[in-house]
Amino acid sequence: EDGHEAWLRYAPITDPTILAQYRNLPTQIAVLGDTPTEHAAGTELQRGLTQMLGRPFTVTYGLGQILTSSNAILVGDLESLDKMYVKKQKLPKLKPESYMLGTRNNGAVSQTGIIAADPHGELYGAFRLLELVAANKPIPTTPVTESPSAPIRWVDQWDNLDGSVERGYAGRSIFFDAGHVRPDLARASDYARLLASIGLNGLTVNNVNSDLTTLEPDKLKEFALLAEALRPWGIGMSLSVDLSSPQVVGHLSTFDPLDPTVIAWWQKKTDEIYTLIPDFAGFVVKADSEGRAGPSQYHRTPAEAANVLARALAPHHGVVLYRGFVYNHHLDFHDLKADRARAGFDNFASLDGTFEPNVIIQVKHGPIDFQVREPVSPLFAALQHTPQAIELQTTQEYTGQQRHMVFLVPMWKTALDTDLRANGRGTPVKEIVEGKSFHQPTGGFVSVVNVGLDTNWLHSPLALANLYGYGKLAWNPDATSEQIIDTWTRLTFGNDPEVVSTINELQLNSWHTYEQYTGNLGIGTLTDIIGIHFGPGVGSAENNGWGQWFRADPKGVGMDRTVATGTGYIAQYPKELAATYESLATCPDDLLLFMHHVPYTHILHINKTVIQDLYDEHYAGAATAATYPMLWQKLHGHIDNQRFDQVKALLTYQAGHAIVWRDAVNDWFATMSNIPDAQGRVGHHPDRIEAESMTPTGYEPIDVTPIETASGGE
Ligand code: BDP
Repeated sequence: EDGHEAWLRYAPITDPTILAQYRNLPTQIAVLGDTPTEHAAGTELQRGLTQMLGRPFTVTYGLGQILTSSNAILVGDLESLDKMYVKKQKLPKLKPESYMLGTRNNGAVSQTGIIAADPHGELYGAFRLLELVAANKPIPTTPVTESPSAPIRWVDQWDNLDGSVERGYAGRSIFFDAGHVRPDLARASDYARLLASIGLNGLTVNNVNSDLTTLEPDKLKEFALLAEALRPWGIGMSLSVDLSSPQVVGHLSTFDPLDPTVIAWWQKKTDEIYTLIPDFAGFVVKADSEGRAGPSQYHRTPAEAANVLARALAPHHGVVLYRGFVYNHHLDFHDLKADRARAGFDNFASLDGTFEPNVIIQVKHGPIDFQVREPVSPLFAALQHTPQAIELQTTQEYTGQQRHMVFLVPMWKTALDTDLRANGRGTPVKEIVEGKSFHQPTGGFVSVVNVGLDTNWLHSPLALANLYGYGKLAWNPDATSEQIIDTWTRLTFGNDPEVVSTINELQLNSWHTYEQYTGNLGIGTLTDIIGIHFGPGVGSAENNGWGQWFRADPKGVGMDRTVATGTGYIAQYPKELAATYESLATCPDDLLLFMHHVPYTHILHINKTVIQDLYDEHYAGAATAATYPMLWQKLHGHIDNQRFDQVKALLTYQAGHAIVWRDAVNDWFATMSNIPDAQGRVGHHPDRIEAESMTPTGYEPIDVTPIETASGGE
């Protein structure tokens, strides 16, 4: 078990009572259509059912076949069904990409149907049927209809053409190497299959920090091969583009979006792409952000730039995902009004209603950058006439880089369920991005995933739960964390009750634990923010232009974002939520230091001082992490040794690194605040062996700055 199959293992079912549940499932799979996606659905069903049920399934394609057998698993879209029944049957109404799944037994005749709106729906229905069997669940006898929450369900990969992956923790790119698309795209196609199995439909293959040669004609021909590998799985390919391309690739004198030659260039370039890739999904744009070129250079707005691309894409039904992640990374730390969190709203709110209908603003769930705890971006409530997509991060940049187990679904659900109460009514983020709250025709979900060449895709077998969970939430944001992890565990590690309960429990509390031993109370991930974003780097998060500040001084801590005395960020929220955050009496503890600067002795709602809670939580989190290897040990012999050993090593590392985090953060705050831990623990490290107390052969101690990133500053 090397993890390559992820949750699509189709492990043989040996328990006779479980097998009996599927006894009536016909071995003939009749797929009515004949498109590549329908072939993917058919072969997947055949492969999965044969493997799990241990009897041979056969598959046929096309209308001619079906009438010969009445015992069949029937897979078809409405159009084929209509032809088949010569309009004698009343067919259900189905939204795009939806399907109906059910089974019935009539004495001798047994039929299971996946009736879908289109081939995409057939594929999703096929995967659903396989998932039910793999999780040992019954196939519904009353047909159930499933439809995706929103049209945009995409993944962004931050892959560079040279084969490196920005913020990728699982090896090099599966798409690119040495400036080119890889000749062997088997992994790319396997990845598309994984994404399709959880209902995703789009993939941006290159880094948002896009290579400037991306739109060169030769490169596009290579991208077309990649699009071909993804196509059968219903995954549309999109590209991140740099707005300076008309100048860099097209050799124009300008890239001013309103210049007629630039407009014409984008049109021609887009047409060229569609000749090569007829189902091209669209462009992702990072502009005026972290050193990327953008319309501000010509005093144009993001809307003016986005609309030029959108108009070029519209005739081909493509979309622009323009990222709301536009901010100045040269902020002045000494300016108490400077606040990176404000940037999304400040740059985009006033543009609401001025975007072409096929522009979707892609908004990171929090206003900063994927920290362990952030409030939701207030931009979601501000854009009421513009489609939006929420951007989540599966690659664990700030959450342990797949060396720590952190199941992110509960965090994402916290964001999706946050009710912004725009216009004084219920407007949870999930309903805004689904387009429901403000009646938008499109919108949805994007996640930065960054799989790599590591056989198991994301380095840690446990991290795959985040990719799986992302897909499931994008399909249905009302799915619960418990439902998601339970199915994932069954599919990934089997249905043994001991395995299921142990892994579910470990995963479900892992975000909370990570938050405890890294940064609680909304302080953010206290890591080295200039470099690798891994491990404690408390002081280094401050005093630079990147704005991930928490403003600790000897008297207090926290970013004052209030309207009364701070940066005014809180005013960007709709009234009711703004009032909740503005007042210390109502601001929730877990966002306190994100919203307020308070003395270390400030009493929390839980009736404890800020500084003591900071100490206590770091101890509690590290103590929980210390239990992980022991809990995992219980699974020895219940799962395969390969993944058992791999995860055990990772959890052991995590337990140790949690102690490093705990002591680094606590020691730093004890020094800064000069307030001792009421329980006398901070500053003593009885459960550690310090590097400086060893005499390692062949090593030489060196001083390290900032001191908290190393053992005793060495
Ligand atoms: C930050 C990453 C950086 C990305 C940037 C982005 O550190 O590598 O380029 O986000 O989203 O989190 O554009």
